[in-house]
Amino acid sequence: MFKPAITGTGVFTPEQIITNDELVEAFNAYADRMNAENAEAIAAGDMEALPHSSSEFIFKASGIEQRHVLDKKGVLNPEVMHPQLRQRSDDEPGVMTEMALDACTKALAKAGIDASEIDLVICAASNMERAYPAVAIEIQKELGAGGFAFDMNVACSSATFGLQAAADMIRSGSVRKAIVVNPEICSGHLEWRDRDCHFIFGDVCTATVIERDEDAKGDYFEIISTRCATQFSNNIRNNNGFLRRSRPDGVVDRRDMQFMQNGRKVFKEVVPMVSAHMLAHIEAEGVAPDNLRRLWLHQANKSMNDFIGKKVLGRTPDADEQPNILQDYANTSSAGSIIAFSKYSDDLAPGDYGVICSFGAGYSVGSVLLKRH
Ligand code: CO8
Repeated sequence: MFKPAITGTGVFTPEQIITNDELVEAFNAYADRMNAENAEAIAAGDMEALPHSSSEFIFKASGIEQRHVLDKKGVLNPEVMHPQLRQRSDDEPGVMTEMALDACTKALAKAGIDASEIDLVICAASNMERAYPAVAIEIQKELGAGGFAFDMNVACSSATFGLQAAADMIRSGSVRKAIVVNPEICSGHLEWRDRDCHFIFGDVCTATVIERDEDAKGDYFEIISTRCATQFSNNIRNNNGFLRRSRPDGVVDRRDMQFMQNGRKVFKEVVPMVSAHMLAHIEAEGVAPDNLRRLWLHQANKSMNDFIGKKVLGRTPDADEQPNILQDYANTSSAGSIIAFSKYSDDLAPGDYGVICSFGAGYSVGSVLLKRH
């Protein structure tokens, strides 16, 4: 058995930013247009007018101040309200692969290894831009990696579940060096015309290199253990899929084909589930909450993280103990906890413990207990 270690991470951040004010202005223009178009039905009481969104609500309810996206123009155009991305030919890399190459190149440089040394590529994300061939195999080809590659999707927990799969293979010896990459194009999947959720997501890509600790060229984080759990819930759901044209109504742009959630229920049910999961995980490893130097939590909602941090540490965590990045990135699905880890881990001292933890649709929770070397 070998000890798996994280030796490098990388983040691709799209250049385009949408602030809350810009988002709200576009949404309100859309709502006004729809209300004008449906004025008669609204006046007759057959339809409800769309209410305005507000930046104050968004910040207060979520902690989000802005999000990075691949295409700001389409999202902010009240006549479009979704990203518009160039159609690529089958002979050029897809959008997810392009994002992945940037993040992987940074992670490989940090680890000090060449892509040709990688023998496992896992593309773990909430949405794949196509069904097959696997996006991971295209990334493997474009990177020049060896071995094998596959896609996996556990929504917001895709990254931690991917880390568990890679770490287990490194541990057993079936793989020597792996990269887990999370290209999250949440803007393509979000319903920007729905006031309840239009502010939640952003785009990003993260990558994590995992190898045997004995192969590490510099400082690294030993993966002490991983723990994954799932429990079925319809509270975060998306009904898109290849069966859509087989449905009798023939509608291809139904509301439930984009992101749907019951946010209040998610908040209430997931917070205790995650806290209990993290506490059971560290206890099983003989690590006391006081010994945790840092929590790199999933980045969906600031209050949610405040509750979880308090429950796990038994006190209010300092900002330094539980860094948030959601104010700048919004929820980037599986990539959020990895962005936090990538940006806020270099300062840990040898012997320090920390936990990466993601949670979301499924429900799913994944935690990775790390020790700095
Ligand atoms: N502007 C102004 N007012 C608003 C707005 C708005 N934009 N939206 C709602 N309101 C109003 C509501 O109408 C309501 O009014 P009233 O009290 O009169 O009925 C009031 O504000 C409160 O509304 P909510 O109850 O909805 O507000 P909350 O305080 O619950 O906050 C949140 C909403 C922020 C969504 C919160 O519930 C939350 O963060 N919940 C947790 C969500 C979460 O973590 N989800 C995880 C999903 S991600 C995942 O698993 C991956 C999925 C796959 C990726 C998808 C890619 C796109």
